[in-house]
Amino acid sequence: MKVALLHIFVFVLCVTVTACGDPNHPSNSGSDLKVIQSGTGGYSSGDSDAGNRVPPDTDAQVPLIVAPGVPPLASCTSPYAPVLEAVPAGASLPIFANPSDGLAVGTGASDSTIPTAWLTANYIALPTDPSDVVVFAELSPTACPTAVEFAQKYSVRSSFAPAAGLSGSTAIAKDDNRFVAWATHVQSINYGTNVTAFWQTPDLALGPATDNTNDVVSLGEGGTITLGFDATLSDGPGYDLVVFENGFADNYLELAFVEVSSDDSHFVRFDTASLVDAPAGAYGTLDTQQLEGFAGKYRVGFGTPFDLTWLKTRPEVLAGTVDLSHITSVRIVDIIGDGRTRDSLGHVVYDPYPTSGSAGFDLEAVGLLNVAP
Ligand SMILES: [Ca+2]
Ligand SMILES: [Ca+2]
Repeated sequence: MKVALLHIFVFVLCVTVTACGDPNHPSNSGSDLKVIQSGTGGYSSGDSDAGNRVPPDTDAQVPLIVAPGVPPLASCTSPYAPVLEAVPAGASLPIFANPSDGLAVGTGASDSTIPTAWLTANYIALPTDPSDVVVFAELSPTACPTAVEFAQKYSVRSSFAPAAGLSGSTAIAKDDNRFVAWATHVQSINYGTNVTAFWQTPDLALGPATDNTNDVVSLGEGGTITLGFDATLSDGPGYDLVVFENGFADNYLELAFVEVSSDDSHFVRFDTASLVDAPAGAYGTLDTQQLEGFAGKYRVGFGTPFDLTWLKTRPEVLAGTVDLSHITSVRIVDIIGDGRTRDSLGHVVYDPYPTSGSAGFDLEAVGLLNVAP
């Protein structure tokens, strides 16, 4: 009994700290050998020796907050991580799974099909320098033999796309010839606080975008609006939908979440990331290069684009609850920017607060770039 326990102890020690020369457990792991590290994880990019892993620095771990809009995962479905056009360098990317204790995660170079190492953790510490990486996550094959592996390429960046007109901006102009449809009807609206009757004309969000800052409906703080279309939004090449706000300057930006549904009932939200570390204050300014995945990133006349492909690994999409080839409604959810709201990576989202009159997101238009035939 003592001998058996000793063997178990030595085996665990060998796996978690260093290999011990046992011919049945070679010290240099081959590319096909997974070494799962016990503990709560930590990742050092460039560590390619999975058999000689240093325990994580627990002081450096960032507490994770479950992103709003991520539903409880069904048991043994694919793990899920937020997917954005770009993610912040040095941030922690949360990985969600059920059961959470059977999760292994890792990263590899942009062309990799397997991670350089697997470890047990519920997040990936993204590289601190800009690069492209693939993030992998899987549930234990013994516990969940049918679970699908998560593998997603990420653009890790120290800042995000700049204002309209600048090199690298993703802004799409109101008169871009790629638009094929615009919102045609308001399905529902729920005003938030501090919005006066003057700004409560929902139909102003319909039809093509303009550069008129008054051609909007103001949602109020925390308000929502759901728009429908005569066409059916569908995931096609590149960006699929574009949301326009009425910001009068490149740095006066009011933000909202964007959600889509294929049954006008079950919505999935595009993931977001903010690098803004201080409250904007009343009518304060924001740097568009610190904002990713939010509607309202660009000034009036220029829309923020969204690609439905970013949602293809979402649990609701994999389960068939939301069909990305048949999107029937788009919901815009104003962000209350006083510090109560979090992005998909658990970072606080600030935007101008408090404001009055036309408080909250001012929706100018929603245009479509790809529709179902
Ligand atoms: Ca697309
Ligand atoms: Ca406003």
